[in-house]
Amino acid sequence: MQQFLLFSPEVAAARAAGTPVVALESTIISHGMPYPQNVTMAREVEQIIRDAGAVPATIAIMDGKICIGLSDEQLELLGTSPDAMKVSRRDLPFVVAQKRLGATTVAATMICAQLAGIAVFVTGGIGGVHRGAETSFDISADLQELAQTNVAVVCAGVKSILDIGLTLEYLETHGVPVIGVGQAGFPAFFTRESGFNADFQLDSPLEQAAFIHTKWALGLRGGVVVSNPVPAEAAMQKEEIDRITSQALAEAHQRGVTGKSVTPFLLGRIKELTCGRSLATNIALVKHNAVVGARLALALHDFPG
Ligand code: PSU
Ligand code: MN
Repeated sequence: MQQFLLFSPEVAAARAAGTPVVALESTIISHGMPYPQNVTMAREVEQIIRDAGAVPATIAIMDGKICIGLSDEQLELLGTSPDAMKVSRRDLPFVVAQKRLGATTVAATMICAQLAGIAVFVTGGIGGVHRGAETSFDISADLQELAQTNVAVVCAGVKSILDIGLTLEYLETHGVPVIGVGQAGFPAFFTRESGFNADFQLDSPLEQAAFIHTKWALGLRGGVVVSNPVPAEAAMQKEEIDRITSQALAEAHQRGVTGKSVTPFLLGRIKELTCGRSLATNIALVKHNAVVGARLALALHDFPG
């Protein structure tokens, strides 16, 4: 498997020196935000992780390799290439074998992070059970990945484009713990509260690391969701986001958007309908997650074994 991995010089040096590494996904760059904000966000998030004492590894597929850590030019390429494929577990062998340009989702980034020996991964929001999944069967592969791949995923919860209650039920069924950072409530990405609670509130990096270390030491396979609410000053109004989400969902339905296009379509429409304000919230929450993720990576690194 290692033959497919290509480490950037920065990440290779971190591995050699024993510095903790934090994984970052790339679908958020190629399909989650417009250019140039996507590339600026990616660079700033990487720098936040460096400033906190860890090393960032943005993950993507290029030239038949799983790249662990990207150069500035590679980030720019991902942020500007309309043909970058959105790569989940299903798509990974195709994109590697065909030597396509691929941006990794939460699921694919978890797989690649585990291959590269990286335990902590920072993103914005994870995929989940879509509203109406009882007829569409639309459940993100991110949830199955969390059930089986040993990576902690720091996120701001899930968007209310999804059925948040069903997403939490699905995670429970598959034994995926949801940690809350700084609050009991499970956040809803653009807003701090979803009306549902996280399973366990663990505020300090040390407590979070002890939990994750213990889970894996017990032989309990799978990931952990570390849910960190958007900073209050960057959060959106619940009424506004609910209204816009309903409109975006109705449009997706009318246009017959299905499969892997659903999430990017909804994210794009929400950005347009909020005149870009949702993008500012999105960027703020990812940066906040980077701080939490870097601290967690440092704390986890200090655990033996
Ligand atoms: N949710 C967001 N922003 C994102 C995504 C989800 O708020 O950018 C991206 C992530 O890469 C996630 C993917 O893994 O969408 C989920 O896509 P799907 O629902 O098709 O599984
Ligand atoms: Mn889907």
